[in-house]
Amino acid sequence: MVVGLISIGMLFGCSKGYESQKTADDLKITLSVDRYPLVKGDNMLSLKVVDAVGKAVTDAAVNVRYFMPAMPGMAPMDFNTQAVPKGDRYSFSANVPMEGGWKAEVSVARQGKPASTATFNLDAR
Ligand SMILES: [Cu+2]
Repeated sequence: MVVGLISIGMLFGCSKGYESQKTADDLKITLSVDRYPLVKGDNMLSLKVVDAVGKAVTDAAVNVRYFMPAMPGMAPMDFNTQAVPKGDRYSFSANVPMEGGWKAEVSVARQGKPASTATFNLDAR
């Protein structure tokens, strides 16, 4: 029974989604992805932004810079994309050309306010 449960856990563990939350100024930004670690190629990710009272912020301009920190013998990999509003979230796709550790810098710009930024660590395999 215990062995059975463990193997089911490992089975789902392989294709489990991932969610991470960061605070940026008065905002909470949650990044989610269905399939994690990221894969080489296209990955669909989404972001949820809530304000101090827990209300979803749906009218901001959300930019994502995803990059691999400098590595010896590797050309810099640095990409920018605009996340698209979708319901109470923002979605974007990240085309990851290399396995390893990536960072996603999410910048949320609301009307009349300076942009709020949070950085997420992501793993690609
Ligand atoms: Cu690299």
